[in-house]
This record gives sequence, structure tokens and C-alpha cells, in this order.
Amino acid sequence: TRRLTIAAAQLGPIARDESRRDVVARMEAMMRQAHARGAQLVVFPELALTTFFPRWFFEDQADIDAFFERDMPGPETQPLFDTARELGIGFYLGYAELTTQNGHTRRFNTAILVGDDGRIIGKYRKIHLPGHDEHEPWRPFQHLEKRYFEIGDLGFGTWNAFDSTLGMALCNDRRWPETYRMLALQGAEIMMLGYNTPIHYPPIPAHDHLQGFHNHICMQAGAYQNGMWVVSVAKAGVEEGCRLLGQSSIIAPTGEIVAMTTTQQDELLIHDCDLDQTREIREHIFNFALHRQPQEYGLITAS
Ligand code: CDT
Repeated sequence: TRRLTIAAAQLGPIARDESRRDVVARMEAMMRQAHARGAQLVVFPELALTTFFPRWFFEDQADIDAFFERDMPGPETQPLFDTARELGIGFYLGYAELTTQNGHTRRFNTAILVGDDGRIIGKYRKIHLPGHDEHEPWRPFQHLEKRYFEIGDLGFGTWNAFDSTLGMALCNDRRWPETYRMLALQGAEIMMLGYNTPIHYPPIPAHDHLQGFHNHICMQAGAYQNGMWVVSVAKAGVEEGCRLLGQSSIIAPTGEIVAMTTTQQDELLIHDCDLDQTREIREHIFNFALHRQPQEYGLITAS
């Protein structure tokens, strides 16, 4: 059978004043440990290079842009790419992307896939942006992704790499069944996803105790209903006074959690994923060609 040994590299909190250089050093150490333990591909969280800045309202655009990367790799992130090439190990990285297109500045919540030769293979820009776009001072902290990022313009894609078909998504995407189905319809065998999930949800605090449950119920269902592996990686712990959910996990195409972190710190999970296990689901209970009835699903794509 085809197999891919994949690492989920959960990161503990990143302080606002922690430098990119220090964060990258933490990540590089995890890449080296993952490689020593046999991993071929390492998955890092969403917005992995900085603190989760959408929790603050900034009036000055320069304060916002300080959290964005203008180049990838840039001077501070180059060591990740050098380490990938040196060790022959790939990685998925979430970061805030600032780019100029036709004279317009654009900002996205982005993930890239980097090959074991240190080259960028693919890019995904987050499609489901949660939160709000105006300052809401009543909240103990903000969730201004809708203000700071544009909706991703690259669609849901898959890439043939590491002798597998890989899909990328970011955080809130995992709560939407369409994300998994769009990737599975393109043959994804593994969905890689980084996240930053505050435990406290200010609009409905009665749901706070359900964060862990909602996290896994979406991904376990998505994995099973689409017959694919899900590798989900948190930024965890108390970051600038805001507690973020950990519980990074690796989920099999059966929907079973095969590995889960137990700390709120930098922590590695490693699993040898049997890619052919996807076929147990996709050639049987969820054989799309045989059983899907898309002619009945039009409402899903009507706006
Ligand atoms: N980063 C991210 O997408 N977080 C959201 C928080 C939802 S509450 C605004 C998530 O879905 O986990």
C-alpha cells in the first residue's frame, strides 16, 4: 500500500512581541524532530509565524501590515525552506500574505505546501473567513478576519506530491462540509488544515464548553463522508490573554481519531497514513460516481 508519514506540529502561544526569528527557530526544531521520527511532511498551524492578530482592532494600517509577509520565503522564513531542502522533508505553512496585483494591495490568510526540495508546490487562500469587519468594543477580544483579509481567490485545489493527492484548507473551512467535498471531488487523500480557535465565543458564550466537541465532530464527519485523512493543527494555549483550543489531531478516513495532542505547547504528532485506506470508503459507502445525486443539490450552489 502507499503510505505517507505525516507530522502535525502544534505550536504553543506566540506573544505579540515574539520575533519571526524566534518562532521560525521553534518550527525548525520541530521539523528536525519530525524528520528524526520518520516524517516526510510537517503541517504547521494557521498564521503560524505571529500571534493571532485579528483579536485586536488596529486603526493604523502599518500596525496590521507588520503581521503580514511580503515575500515567501522572506529573510526570516528562509531557514524553513533551507531545512526542508537539507533534510528532504516537506511542510505546510499558514501565514498572512500581502501581495500587490495590478497596483492594488491585497491581503489573504494563506497556506502553502513546500516540497522536500524546498520549493513551493501550491498555495491556498482561505475562503471561509469568520468573525466581523467592524470594531465591536463590547467583545473581550475581536475576531476581525473579515476586516483584515479578502476572501481567497484561488478556489479549493489539490496537488499531486509525496506520492499522494493533497488538499489544503484553513481553520473555519473545517466547519463547512463543502470544503471537504470540494477537495474529495478532486481526489484529495489528505486534507491539511491549520487553525486558531479561541475557546471563548463572545456572541454565544453558552457554547464555549463545546469548542473541542465542535472541532472534532466536523472533522471526523468530513473525513468519513469524503474518505480522506484530515491532519488538523492548532495554535494552542493562552496567547496574549486569549485561550486557544489545542487538541490537534490526525483523523483516518473512517472518521477515527488516530492521534491527538495532550498539551497546549509545541507538540508533535506523527502518523504513518495508509493512503489506500481512502478507497475503503470511496469505493464503497461513499462511492461518489455510484451514489451522489448532484442534480438534486442545486440549492447548495445558489447564492
Ligand atoms: N481562525 C479561525 O477561523 N477561527 C474560527 C473561530 C470562529 S469564531 C469567530 C474557527 O472557526 O475556529
